Amino acid sequence: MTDADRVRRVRGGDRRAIAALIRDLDDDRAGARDVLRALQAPGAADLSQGIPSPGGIVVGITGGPGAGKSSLVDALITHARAHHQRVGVVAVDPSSPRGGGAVLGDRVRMQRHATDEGVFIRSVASRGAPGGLSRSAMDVAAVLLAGSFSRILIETVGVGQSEVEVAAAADVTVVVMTPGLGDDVQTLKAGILEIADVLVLNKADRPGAEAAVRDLQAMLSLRHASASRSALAEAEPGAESASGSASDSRPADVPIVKTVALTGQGVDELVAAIDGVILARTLVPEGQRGRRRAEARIRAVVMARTDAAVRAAFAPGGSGASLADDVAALKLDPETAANVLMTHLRGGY
Ligand SMILES: Nc1nc2c(ncn2[C@@H]2O[C@H](COP(=O)(O)OP(=O)(O)OP(=O)(O)O)[C@@H](O)[C@H]2O)c(=O)[nH]1
Ligand SMILES: [Mg+2]
Repeated sequence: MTDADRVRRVRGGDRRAIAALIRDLDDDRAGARDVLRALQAPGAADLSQGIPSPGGIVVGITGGPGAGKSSLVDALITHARAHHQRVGVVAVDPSSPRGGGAVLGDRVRMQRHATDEGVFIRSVASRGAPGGLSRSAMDVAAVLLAGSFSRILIETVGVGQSEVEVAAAADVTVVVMTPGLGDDVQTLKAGILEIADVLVLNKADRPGAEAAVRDLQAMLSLRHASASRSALAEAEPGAESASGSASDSRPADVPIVKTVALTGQGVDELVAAIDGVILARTLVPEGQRGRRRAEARIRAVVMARTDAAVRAAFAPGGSGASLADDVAALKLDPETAANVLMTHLRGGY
């Protein structure tokens, strides 16, 4: 089959072609990246290859372990299918193994959608290379978008750098918290509040939900105040004190939605909040739209490639290997060796 055939079949939503391309990308098969590139090429509206999908939305769902992310994804699938949207799900396996064998168990609920033709669920595991996780997750998302799935949901546990990066690479990032924020301290430490476009207080049926919402509001307005202070300070040194009082009275712009994922309560509001983020972005100048995702995607590819190149350099016979010999023999200092290696690598890609 030619690349053009593969592109046409993926664009036509052919599940087998989509699955095969995802598998080939995962295995680093020759030619797979060319197909992905063709699928993503700007202005690639070559009608002989099928019509490119009209811009779907990638939503990252992240939060602490057990916050109810899978249950929310399940509820969002149900919502989307009721509105005749095709949904792709990328479930990111945590890069560090957790106890209890929960990894498969927690997906059981959403798996009931797996026989639905309009739903495509795929797991992605970390390969250990920096950027590798976001690259594979975004690869799958890109193929599904091209395959005319209009909503892509990426579930990732918000603990650890790679996982948080995946969520940040989405068009809209939803951060899931639960009552009793004490349990989520680990998540907050990972800087997860900073990447939230929408905050969800799930398990709102549990005691302490109202208090948790108030805590989140307080945290958001702190974040909001300091963000606008530093933005203003940058633009206009000395304006700091004046902006402080102005921004404190402004509501934080990250919506907080209460949900009970198990019953679907609050899911309509969550979808409205997600759509609201997208709508607000359309008011932003065109060049800025999706910039965060663009940056995260480029960074992921660069990091994955750099990591692979550095590893290869230290294989026997590689340029790094002989530099390592020289440094070990005290013939060369590590800084100089690193400079030499970087110059060498720059020539390589
Ligand atoms: N009471 C209550 N329980 C919930 C709610 N949402 C999820 N749960 C329960 O919380 C537990 C964890 O839910 P999951 O959806 O697997 O959570 P998760 O965030 O995907 O978990 P991991 O992927 O393991 O990090 C399950 O036992 C769910 O039944 C909710 O709104 N209310
Ligand atoms: Mg889960």
